[in-house]
Parts: sequence; structure tokens; C-alpha cells
Amino acid sequence: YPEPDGYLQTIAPSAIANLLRKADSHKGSYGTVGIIGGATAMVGATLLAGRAALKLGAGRVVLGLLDKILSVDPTQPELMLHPAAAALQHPALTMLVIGPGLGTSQEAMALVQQSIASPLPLLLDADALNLLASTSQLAVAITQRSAATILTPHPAEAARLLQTSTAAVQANRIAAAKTIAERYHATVLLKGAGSICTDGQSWSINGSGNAALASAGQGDVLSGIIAALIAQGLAPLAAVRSGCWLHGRAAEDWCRENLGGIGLSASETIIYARAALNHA
Ligand code: NPW
Ligand code: AMP
Ligand code: MG
Repeated sequence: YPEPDGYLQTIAPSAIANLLRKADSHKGSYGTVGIIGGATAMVGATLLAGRAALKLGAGRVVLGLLDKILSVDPTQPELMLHPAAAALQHPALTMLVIGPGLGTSQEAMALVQQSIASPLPLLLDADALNLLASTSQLAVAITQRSAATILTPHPAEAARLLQTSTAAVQANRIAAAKTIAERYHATVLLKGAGSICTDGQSWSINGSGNAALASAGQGDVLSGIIAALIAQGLAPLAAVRSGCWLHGRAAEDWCRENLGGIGLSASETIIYARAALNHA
């Protein structure tokens, strides 16, 4: 991976070049992403992550929802919706995400336990991070995983993981991200302006993006983007760097087109991230 340590990533990560579509490929060539979440009133977070995974190139996307309110996403019928526990058993999965809109119920906790026990690459975001922070038994289990683990905390989630304050995380973001990576044997994206990407050794700062991303659902979209890149074959750190860069670039492109930074919705970020990937 050619980008050096401590790099400010202002141009497209070189790994994105590996994502070209091959002529003799089929949907099975690009992975099946499973995304577990969808507690009552937060189904939207899981739909956003799913739509992002689909539009950033995953071959198939399966959603596992705790709330039984939906059996199809009418505006994105490509997504396959299942009850949460059933989705975890889907035989085609190659990449798993848990957390966007998951909530912190007992049922959610059981799903996090099962996900951590899975042999698939696993991205934990949002409430899965909050459950991880609250339970030492999960922290031990996560260090014993056989496949890659990716953690994508925002500063408050990072503070919960480190049992410190958000201000302390923000005062030394690189050290906080590296400590989380070392403690959980994971690749970490510490989100917020100047997001930190690290596997505990190597680190970089994302140089794309802006405050137009300060709106609901943007992190949920990012988890779907990173999952799609892993499903298509990128290594965890390359996927985190590339996904975060595309997400930020999407916001920059949207602001340029709209002559300002107010009102970017997470749904629109998906469309601009897809364009950024295809242009890169
Ligand atoms: P404050 O106090 O606002 O300044 P939580 P959540 C802080 C789902 N969602 N720098 C922030 O600080 C998610 O997927 C559902 C500094 C506040 O204290 C989760 O499952 C949506 N501080 C669930 O909701 C759309 C920062 O973090 C705290 C920061 C809860 O997730 C929305 C808030 O974090 C949402 O994604 C920064 N850069 N960023 C849907 N449509 O269904 C954040 N903070 O308490 O973990 O709540 O992130 O909203
Ligand atoms: P979440 O808090 O999980 O919804 O994630 C928010 C996403 O938007 C993360 O990827 C943040 O890095 C990004 N974001 C939010 N605010 C800013 C900002 N001021 N500058 C750059 N990126 C931001
Ligand atoms: Mg979030």
C-alpha cells in the first residue's frame, strides 16, 4: 500500500484503482454485505447504510432489522430485508456490519455477540460500539476474532470505548484512535473533522470533507460505503481510508454544485460518493 505513514489523504487513495469492474464478473464477484440494525424509530439508519453499500458496488445487500415494520424498501427494492437474527444466518454473506440504528436492547446485545463470533469481516458502528463499550466480555471476544474487525466511532463513541470524555479524545485524536485499534485488535476510523484511519501501527488523516456532513445519518452511510469496499476486495485499512475519502469528497462535490454547505442529506451523500468512486 503506497501511501506513507502519517499521511494527509487529499487525493483519491491508490487502492480505489483496484475496484474496476471485470468483464467476466457477476454479482457474486462483488460480495454480499449484511447490515444488522433497524430498531424501532431507527430503521432509517440501516436503510441508509444498505443503500450506500449497494450504490458503492456491493454485489448484494441483506438487511437484518429488529423492527418488523418493513418487508421491502419501496424506494430501494434491491435490498433484501429480513428479521435481524435471520439475516445473520444468511448463507451468502461475505461482510457484516452491525450497529446503525441497532439500539441497545437485550436483543441488540445478543446480535452483537453473535456477530463478533462470526468468521466474517465485521464492521461495528454506532450502538454496536456503545454495547461493546459497556461489556467487558464483548471486549475479550473481539480480540479473539479470526477475521478482520473494523470500528468506526465518532468522538463520543470513542470516548465511551476508552471510558474517557469526548474532550479528551478530541485533544489527542491520533493517540485515541491507535489505542482503540490496539485494545480491540481492529482497524479504526475515528470520525469527525480530520478523520483518523489506523490499524494501530500505520495511520493517516483524511483530508476530504467538510461541515456539510454534520447531519443525521452521514455516519450510517459511511459504514455502508466501507462495507461495500471490503466486499469488493479491499483490505480493511485501504477500505477505511478510501471510504472516508469518498464520503468527504462527496460532500465537497455537493457543496460546489449547490454553492454552499447547508442541507446536504445523507441520502444525497450516497449519490455523490458513487460519482466520486467512478471518477477516481
Ligand atoms: P453534542 O452533545 O451533540 O455536541 P450518540 P447518535 C457527540 C442512529 N441514527 N465531535 C454529540 O455531541 C445511529 O445509527 C439513526 C464531538 C453527542 O453527545 C445510532 O444507532 C438515524 N462530539 C443511534 O441513532 C439518523 C460529537 O456524540 C453524541 C461528534 C444513536 O447515534 C441519526 C451523539 O452520539 C443516527 O445516525 C463530533 N464530531 N459527533 C435514523 N435516521 O434512523 C458526535 N458527537 O449519543 O452516540 O447518538 O450518534 O445519534
Ligand atoms: P455520525 O456522527 O456517525 O453520523 O458520523 C458523521 C460523519 O460525518 C462522520 O464521517 C464525520 O467524520 C462526518 N462529519 C461530521 N461533521 C463533520 C465536519 N465538521 N467535518 C468533516 N466531517 C464531518
Ligand atoms: Mg453514527
